[in-house]
Amino acid sequence: MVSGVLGSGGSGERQKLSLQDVAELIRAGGCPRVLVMVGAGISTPSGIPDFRSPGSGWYSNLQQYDIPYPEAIFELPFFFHNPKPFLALAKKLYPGHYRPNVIHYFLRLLHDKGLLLRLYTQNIDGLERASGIPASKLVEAHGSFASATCTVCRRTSPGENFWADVLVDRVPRCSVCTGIVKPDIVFFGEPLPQRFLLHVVDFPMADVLLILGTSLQVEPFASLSEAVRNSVPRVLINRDAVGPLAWCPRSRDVVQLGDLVHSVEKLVELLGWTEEMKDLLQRETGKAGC
Ligand code: CNA
Repeated sequence: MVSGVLGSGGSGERQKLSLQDVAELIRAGGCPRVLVMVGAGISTPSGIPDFRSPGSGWYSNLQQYDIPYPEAIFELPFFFHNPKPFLALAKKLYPGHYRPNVIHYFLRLLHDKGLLLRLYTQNIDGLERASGIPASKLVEAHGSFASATCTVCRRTSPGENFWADVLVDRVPRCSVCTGIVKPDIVFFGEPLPQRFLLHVVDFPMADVLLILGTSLQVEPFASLSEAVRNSVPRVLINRDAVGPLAWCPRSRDVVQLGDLVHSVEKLVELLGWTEEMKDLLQRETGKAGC
C-alpha cells in the first residue's frame, strides 16, 4: 500500500517517495507508461567505459589516441583532420564485442510486460537493440553504427560497409565520390536524429520516468528529464546525484545512489520480478548472471 503517495488531495505537501513506493505503484498498475532515459553508466557492467567516471572513463584514458583534448574525438573538424582516433574507438564497439547486462535485460523485461513507453538512450553501443528491445521502442538520441553517411556527397550506406573497413583499420571511403564515410553517430554540434522529436509526445504521456547511468551533462538530452509532468515520479539510479534532480529537485523525485547493478537488482526484487528476470537472463545469456 502506498498510502499518502498517490495524491495530495489538493492540500499541502506530498509525502516523499521511495524506490519501494515507485515499485508498488508500478506493481499496482498505477504507472502503465514507463519512460526511460539512459547513458553510458548502464554499459559499464558490460565492460564499456563511460565518459566521465574518474580513472575508468574514456576521458581519463584517451592518451593512446593522439588527440589534443578528449572531446576532439567526437568533433567534426578534428575527424576531418584525422579520423583515425574515432575509428579506433569505433572498432572497440564492434557489435558482438560486448554483451547486454542485467540492466539492459531489466529494460527488456519492462518492454515484455508492456510497460515500456520508450527508451531514450545516449549510448552508441547498440546493446539496447542487442537485448531484444525493438527499434520502435528505442530512441537512439546520439545515433548508431547501423548506418553511415558520406561526409561529402551525403550518400548513405549500411553499417556493415563501415565495419568492413574499420575492422581492417582502413578509413571508410565513399564508393561514389571517395569522401570519408562517417557512421551515423551524432558528433558535437550535429543535429539529433529525427526520432528524437518523439519526445514531444512521449514525455507528457509518461506515468513514471526512470533515469539510469548518465551524468545528464549533454544537451538537449539532459533537459528531457524536466519534460515530464510535475506530478510524475522521476527515479534517478546512478552513482551520483546529477542534473536537474540534483540542483532543482521535485517533490516526487527518487534518487537511488550506488552501483547500478545492485540498485536495479533491488528494484527488480521490489517489483517481484526476480524469477522472471532470472529466466530471461538464462534464456538470453545462457547463465543466471550478467
Ligand atoms: P557519462 O557522462 O560518462 O556519465 C555516466 C554516469 O554513469 C556517471 O554519472 C557515472 O557515475 C555513472 N555510472 C557509471 N557506471 C556506473 C555504475 N556501475 N553504477 C552507477 N553509476 C554508474 O555518460 P553519459 O551517457 O551521461 O554522457 C553522454 C555521452 C556518453 C553520450 O554522447 C554517449 O554517446 C557517450 N558514451 C557512450 C558509451 C556507450 O555507448 N556505451 C560509452 C561512453 C560514452
